[in-house]
Amino acid sequence: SSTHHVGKRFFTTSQTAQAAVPADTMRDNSEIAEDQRYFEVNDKTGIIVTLKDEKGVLNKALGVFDKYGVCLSHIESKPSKFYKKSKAYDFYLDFEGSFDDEPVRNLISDLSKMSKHLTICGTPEVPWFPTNFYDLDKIGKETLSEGDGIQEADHPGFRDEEYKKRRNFITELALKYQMYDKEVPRVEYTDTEVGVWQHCYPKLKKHYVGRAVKEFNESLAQMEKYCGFAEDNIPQLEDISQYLISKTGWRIRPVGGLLSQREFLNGLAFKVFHSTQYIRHHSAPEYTPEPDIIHELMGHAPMFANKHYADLSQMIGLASLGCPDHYLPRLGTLYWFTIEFGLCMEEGERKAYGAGILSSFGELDWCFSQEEKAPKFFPLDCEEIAENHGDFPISSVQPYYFVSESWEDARKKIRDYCDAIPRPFNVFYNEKTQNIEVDRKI
Ligand code: HBI
Ligand code: FE
Repeated sequence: SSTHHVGKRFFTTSQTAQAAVPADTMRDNSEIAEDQRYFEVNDKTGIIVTLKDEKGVLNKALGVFDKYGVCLSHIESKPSKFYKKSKAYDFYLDFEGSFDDEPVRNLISDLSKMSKHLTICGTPEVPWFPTNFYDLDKIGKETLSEGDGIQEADHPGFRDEEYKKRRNFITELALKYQMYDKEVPRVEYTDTEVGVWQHCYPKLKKHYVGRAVKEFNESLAQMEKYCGFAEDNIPQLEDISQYLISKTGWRIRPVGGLLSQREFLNGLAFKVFHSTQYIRHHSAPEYTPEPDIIHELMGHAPMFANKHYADLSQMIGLASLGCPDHYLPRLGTLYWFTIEFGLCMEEGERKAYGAGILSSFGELDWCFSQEEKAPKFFPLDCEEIAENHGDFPISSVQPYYFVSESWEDARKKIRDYCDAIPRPFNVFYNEKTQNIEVDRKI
């Protein structure tokens, strides 16, 4: 059991403490009401206590766990709904054991004496997650759009009906794709589309010299040789996927646009990268408010051909499986500052491995600018990132970046952080079956 979260406060999102909220209350939450896909975990209990406003009362309350030998696995607090005036806090406590156990009943009895209010919430629930490779067909079909981060009016293709039609056509291909299909459908790109690629490809490549980690440049050279990367050709997802399968076992699954954080990260656990297949609008070849094939192929794809870097994505993916809703944004933030905007030291120099840097002219220039008003760089610190840096900008360059010492350093730090995710089970990826194994029944 884990008690390493004791004393920390986790209420940065409105979904705080869903894990501790009773099933019927959860269904009242409209966001959750649509989502019936929860597993129940049976040998844990959650309670919410509003403690009396007395000195040392929290200490005393925690002492009761010791007294009855009950293992506290999660604690968070937030200002009480019921006792606003007295500035009381509600404490959400998860612990092992059920109300059927004598020590748990005694514990609750003692706690209620020092509380203004105590609610027993029942067992925490675990969001549904794919465990079988083909479960991935159940996700990735819904994409986020306007109002979920992308402002339609900002979109260069907003008024171009022809562009929108083309996008819908490519989205339809992705929607039809199933995991057992032999091939990712090929797209015959138009001259206009190839023109956008042609504008970006050589220019980005020039930027990579001395700025991208060596593993990236090595992969890119190989991909020019084996899977269609060239100035005048937009590579096909199928060819890249086959190449990645042969190198690292990663594969590409086409997707119509931005997925939810949970679905996108869940795919990574299976070594599946959800990739868009359309290209940005030709009126602004150096700008896109959303992922497109240039971002996916010039930013991400080469890193998935390198086991060491690809593993970082999978670790975050595995951590996202069944991760509590209130915790998930932390993984999204960690993903952002590593896989998207990460840098790594190489022979004493900072080099980029993040796809958001490598696929953006503006970001590459800014990140490696020698001018006075340059970004700040901090050593990679996953907990610091996840807890305190969720408010990163999505439509301008990053004010600061996190730099790892090496891929081993990144690996160790991400692994340690992911191991601390409060989940009542562990997951493993089975390389042979491509399924996820869970170490207990949920
Ligand atoms: N969906 N298709 C797609 N591509 C992404 O890069 C992506 C996503 N959904 C969510 C997401 N990235 C970020 O929220 C990550 O933090 C998970
Ligand atoms: Fe990305």
